[in-house]
Amino acid sequence: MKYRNDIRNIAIIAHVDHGKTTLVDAMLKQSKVFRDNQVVGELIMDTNALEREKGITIMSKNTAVLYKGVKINIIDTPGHADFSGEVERVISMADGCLLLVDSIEGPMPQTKFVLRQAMAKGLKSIVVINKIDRDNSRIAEVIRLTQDLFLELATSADQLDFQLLYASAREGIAVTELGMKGKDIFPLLDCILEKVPPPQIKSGPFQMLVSNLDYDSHKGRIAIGRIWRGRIVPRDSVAVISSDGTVIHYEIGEVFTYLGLKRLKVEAAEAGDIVAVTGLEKVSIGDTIASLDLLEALARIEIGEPTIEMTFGVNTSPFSSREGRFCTTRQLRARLYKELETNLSLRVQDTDSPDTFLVKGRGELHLAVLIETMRREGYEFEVSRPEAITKIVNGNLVEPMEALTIDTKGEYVGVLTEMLSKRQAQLTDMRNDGHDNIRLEFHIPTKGLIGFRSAFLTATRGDSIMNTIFLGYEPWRGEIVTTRGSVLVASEQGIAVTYGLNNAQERGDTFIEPGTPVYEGMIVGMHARLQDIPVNVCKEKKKTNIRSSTSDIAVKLTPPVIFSLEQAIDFINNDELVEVTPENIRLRKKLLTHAQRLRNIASLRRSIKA
Ligand SMILES: Nc1nc2c(ncn2[C@@H]2O[C@H](COP(=O)(O)OP(=O)(O)OP(=O)(O)O)[C@@H](O)[C@H]2O)c(=O)[nH]1
Ligand SMILES: [Mg+2]
Repeated sequence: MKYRNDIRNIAIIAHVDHGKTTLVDAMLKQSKVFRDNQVVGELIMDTNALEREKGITIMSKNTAVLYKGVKINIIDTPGHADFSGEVERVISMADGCLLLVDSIEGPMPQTKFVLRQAMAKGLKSIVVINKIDRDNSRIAEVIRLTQDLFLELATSADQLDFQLLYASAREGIAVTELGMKGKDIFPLLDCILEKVPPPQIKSGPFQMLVSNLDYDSHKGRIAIGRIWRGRIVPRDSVAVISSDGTVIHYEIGEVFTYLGLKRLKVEAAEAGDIVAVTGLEKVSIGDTIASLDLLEALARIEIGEPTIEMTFGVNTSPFSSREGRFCTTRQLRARLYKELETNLSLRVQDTDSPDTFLVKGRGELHLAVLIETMRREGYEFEVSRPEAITKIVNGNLVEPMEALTIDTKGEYVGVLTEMLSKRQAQLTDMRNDGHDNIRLEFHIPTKGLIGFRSAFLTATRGDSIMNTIFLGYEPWRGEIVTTRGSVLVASEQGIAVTYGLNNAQERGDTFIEPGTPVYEGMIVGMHARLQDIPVNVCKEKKKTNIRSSTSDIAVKLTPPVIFSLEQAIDFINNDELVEVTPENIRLRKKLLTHAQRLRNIASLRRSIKA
C-alpha cells in the first residue's frame, strides 16, 4: 500500500462549546491563509447566519491549511447532540481526529458519542485538553476521565495510545507538556503531521464518496468528498452510483481542492485528497462517483435515526398568506423534501392530510433550526408540538431514552429533581466537586425532555447547563401528565388594546403588546389554572361623558412574555399550534372558536366513558 505524505485529513470533534471552531481559527490565522491586512474575526467557519447568532456550529465544513509543505484538510463538526448526523456524515473523510476536551467540564456525553464514531472508523486520535487558560481548570482530573473514556470505548489496544496536548484555542497556543509556555499553535500542527497517518493511495480507477453537497448559481450542484482511489481531471467521464444502485453517466465539470476559506480550481486531484467537483446534476450524499472502468460503490454513510417528530402544515390561521412569500402546500412540500438532500438525519413523510407533513429529527433544536431557516427564506406554515417517536418492537411499544447531564449549584438540586421526577426521569449519578458545583445525571424518556429546556432555564435562572444524548429504545413508560398551566385565548378578531390587555392581565401573564392584530383562537397569555379562558383583548374602554379623575390615569401594563421560536415550540400542547411566518411567531389553538373547543372536550369525555 502506498501513502502520500503531502496530505493529512483530520476531523475536529468534541462536545458542544469545547472550542473546535475557535481552534480552527487559530490554525487558519497562524498558517497565514489570509492576507496580512485581511479582517477575519472569530469563529470564521461558522458562516451560516443562525450559527453566528446562536454561537454554535450547525453544519460540518471543510477547510485546509498548508504547514511545512503538507496540506492539512480540516473538517470542523458541530458538538450539539441534535446535529450528530453532521459528524456521522463527514467522519469517514478523515484519517485522524482531534478530540477536544474542555479543561473544566471534562468529557461530556457528546465527547463519548463522537469518540465512539471516530473509533468505529479507525481514526487515530489526538486529545487536546482545551481552554487551559481558564481559572479553576482541573486538568489532571480531566485527563484521568478522558483515559477512562478511552478504556471504556476502545476495542483494540492501539486505540488506547493517544497523543495528548494542551491548548488555549482562544489564545492560539498549544503545548506538549503542561507548564510549558506556549507561543503558537504549531506544536499541534507538528503533532498532526507526526501522528495522523497520511492517506493511502489506492491506484486504479477513480472512486469517491460524496459527503456533502453545495450549490452555486453558475456551477450548479457541487459534490464534495474524499477520493478513495485513482485520480480525477476536469471533463472526465464518470458515473454516479446512487442508493438503489442506479447508475447515471456524467462528464465532470471542474475540480477544486480546499485551501483556507477558498476552493482552488485544479487540473487534477488524486486519491487521499478532499475535493469538490461540478457537472453532476443528480447526486446525493452517500453516493459513489466512480470511473466507468470500474463501477464499484463505497459503503454508504450510516446515520442514526431521528427521535422526535412534529407536523409542518400549510398555515390555516385567519392571517394566512399575509406575511409569507411561500405559503402553498406545493411550496412547503418541495422545500421540505429538498432539505433531505443535505440534512441527512431528517425524515419527511406525507400524511393523510395533503396539507400536512410529518417531519422527524434528532431533537427540538434540529427541527427548530429548520423552521427558523425556512421562515427566513420567506416560508409561512404551522407546526405542532414535537413528540417522541415510538416504535413497536417484538409486539411491544418502545420509546426513545436519553441521558441527561446537568451541571448546577446545590440550591437548585431539589427543584430540578422534583421537576424531573414528574417527567419520568431517574437519577443515575450525582457528583459534587466540593465547591458546590454539582453534576446530576438522569435517565429520561425523550418525551419527558420536550418542553423541559425552558422550564429548566427559568428554574435555575440561566445559571446551569443541560445536555442530552440518545441512549436507545426502552419499553414505553406511560403518558406524562402535562405540568403546564392553561392559556388565555383571544375571543375576537381585531387589534389588541391596552384596556383589553389590562383585563387579561388580571387573569394571567400576556404574550402580546397593544397594537398586535389577533384572531379568535389565538393564544395571548397563560395562567396557572386548569381551564383555558377566552379573553377579549380588543375590548376598548366604554366612553362615558363623566370624566373620572382616577380611572383615566393611563394604565401601565406589565411587559408581555415574548417567546423565542424554540420556547414557543416547547410551550404548546397537543391541541395547539405555532404559526410561523417571516414576520411573526403566533401561538394558537387548533380549534379556533370557543364553541368548537367545548364540543371537542365534550366528545372526548364521551369517548373516554364509552
Ligand atoms: N477561555 C477560553 N475560551 C475558549 C477557548 N476556546 C474556545 N473558547 C470559547 O468557548 C466558546 C465556544 O467556542 P467554539 O469554538 O464555538 O466551540 P465549538 O466547539 O466550535 O462549539 P460547537 O461547534 O457549537 O460545538 C466561545 O465563547 C469561545 O470563545 C479557550 O481556549 N479558552
Ligand atoms: Mg463550532
